[in-house]
Amino acid sequence: ARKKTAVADAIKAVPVSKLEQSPLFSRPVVSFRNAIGDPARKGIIAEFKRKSPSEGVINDKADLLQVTSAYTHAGASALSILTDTAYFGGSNGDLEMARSHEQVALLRKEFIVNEYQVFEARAIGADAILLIAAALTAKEVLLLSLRARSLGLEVLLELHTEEELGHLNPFVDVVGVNNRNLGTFSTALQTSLDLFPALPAEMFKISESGIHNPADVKMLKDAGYDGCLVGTAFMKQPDPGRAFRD
Ligand code: IGP
Repeated sequence: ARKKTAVADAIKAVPVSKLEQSPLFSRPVVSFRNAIGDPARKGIIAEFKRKSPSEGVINDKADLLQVTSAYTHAGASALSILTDTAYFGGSNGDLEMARSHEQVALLRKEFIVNEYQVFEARAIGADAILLIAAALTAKEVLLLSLRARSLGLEVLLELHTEEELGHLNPFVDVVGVNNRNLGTFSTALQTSLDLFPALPAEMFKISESGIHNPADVKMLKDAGYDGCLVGTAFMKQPDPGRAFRD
C-alpha cells in the first residue's frame, strides 16, 4: 500500500519547474534561527497538529488561521506546521494558509527524504525544513541541507542520540533534540538533558516533544536550550492559542 501511495503521489506531483513559478518561491525568507534567538519572543515554537500516531486525534476542530494568529500574538518565536496527511492530518494547504502571517518563521514539519520536498517547501511558503537524522544517512542530510541552503531555506536537524551528531554539517542552522523515543513513542525530557553537553556550543538548540507545562520549559531553558517545540500541550485544548497565552 505504501508503494502504491508513493507512485500515486509521484504521478500527481507538480514538476519542479512549476514549483519554481509559485509566487511564494522567491519571497524573502524569515530566518528561523534569528527568530529563535530573538529575546523579544518567548522561545516557543508553537505547533499546529491535528492528530499523531501516538495520540490519535488531538484536535480536529481547531481553525488553523485562528490558532496560528493567536500563537503569533502570544509571542511564539516560530510556528511548526505539519504537512503530512497520513499520520498527522496536515497538508501543504495548511502551510500555505499559515503563510498569511508574513512576518513569522514557518517550519515545514514533514518527513523529508528527497530534494523534491525541499523545492515544495519553498513553493508553499516555508522558511525552514526539518531533517530527521534517524531517517537519513549523513550524506542525505548533507545533500538536503545544501539544497535547502541553495533555495534560501534554513535547516532544523532533529537528533535522538549522540551517535546522530555525526549527521551534522555546516549547513544545518538549528539542532533539535526529540524527546520522543521513536521505538516506543514515549517521551522523556531527560533525553534533552542528557544530550545537551554533546551539542555544538555555538549552535541554536531546541528541545522537542513531550513538553507539557511552563515548568518543563523553564527546566529546559535552564539547561541551556534556546527554544522548545510544543504541539500537543496546546492542541489538546479547545482553544490552543489561548492555552499558549495563559
Ligand atoms: C511536538 P508534542 O509532544 O509537543 O506534540 O511534540 C513535536 O516535537 C512533534 O510533533 C515532532 C514531530 C517530529 C512530528 C517532533 N519531531 C517529526 C512529526 C515528525
